Amino acid sequence: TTGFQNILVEKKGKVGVVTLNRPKALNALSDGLINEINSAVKQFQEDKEVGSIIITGSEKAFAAGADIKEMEKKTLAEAYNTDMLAQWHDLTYIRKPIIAAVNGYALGGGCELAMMCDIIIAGDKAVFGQPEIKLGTIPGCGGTQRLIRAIGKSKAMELVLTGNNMNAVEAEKAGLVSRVVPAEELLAEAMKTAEKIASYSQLTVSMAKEAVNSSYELTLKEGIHFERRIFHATFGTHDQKEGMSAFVEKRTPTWHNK
Ligand code: CO8
Repeated sequence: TTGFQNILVEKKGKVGVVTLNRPKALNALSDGLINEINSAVKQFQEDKEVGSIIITGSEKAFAAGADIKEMEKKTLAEAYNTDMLAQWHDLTYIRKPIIAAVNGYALGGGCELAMMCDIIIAGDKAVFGQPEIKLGTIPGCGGTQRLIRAIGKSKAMELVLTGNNMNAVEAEKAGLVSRVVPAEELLAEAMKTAEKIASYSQLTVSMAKEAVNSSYELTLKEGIHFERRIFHATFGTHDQKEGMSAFVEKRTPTWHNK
């Protein structure tokens, strides 16, 4: 958890916290920053003590997008040959739950980064948007795909085609964020949620995350089938036996993640 230039990484009990830390550029997402996020969350994935992860920024900016100064001069050949942005999706392969705690600007790649997380909790001054159209480009990291699933076609189209922003209350109403809390309480609220998730069986939590995420990829029939099979699989775990017998015996369960 040391040696990072663009992020701060710490473990608070069972919660891994990644704080984007490029304040002078409003946490603009350079390749270096993304690589550091990827390696921090992979470390948390490997760390048996960690049950959930928070990604957050500063009061002013979660992240103001991909780094425009880094992209500005790129040619199509460079973008294509390096498969630019491909590694940005690595976050979606992390199997532990990730909460985006968003204060301030979550624009362009910043909004896309938040949408790659599992739950978005917003401070009341958060601002979401996909302003790429104003720069002569389009969202490149899931903005045109995840936004439509989160808020529907009409709102997603309006954001992507006008570059207008959405405030925290609008984002909650639209279903992009799970809830809005006072900006100064954001991290504490995100911690409460992360700690609650981390208090359960990591094994079962990962199964639940996988089942919910499969709804993005599968038809309803296939998704229901997949869910039922994972549900069946929980009956092969110690933690299902422990959870249910603890309920019956009116005691607190002790999870063994197996
Ligand atoms: N890239 C690089 N530098 C940035 C970025 C950015 N996206 N955003 C802000 N900065 C820098 C500014 O250049 C400025 O630096 P300097 O002091 O050296 O001039 C510093 O941060 C502070 O910014 P401002 O002075 O502009 O601060 P304001 O409070 O006046 O304005 C805004 C804040 C409204 C957020 C404004 O900075 C802004 O509009 N930023 C650009 C937002 C944007 O267009 N984002 C989309 C980028 S394109 C993109 O994300 C493509 C997606 C590709 C996939 C991403 C994968 C996850």
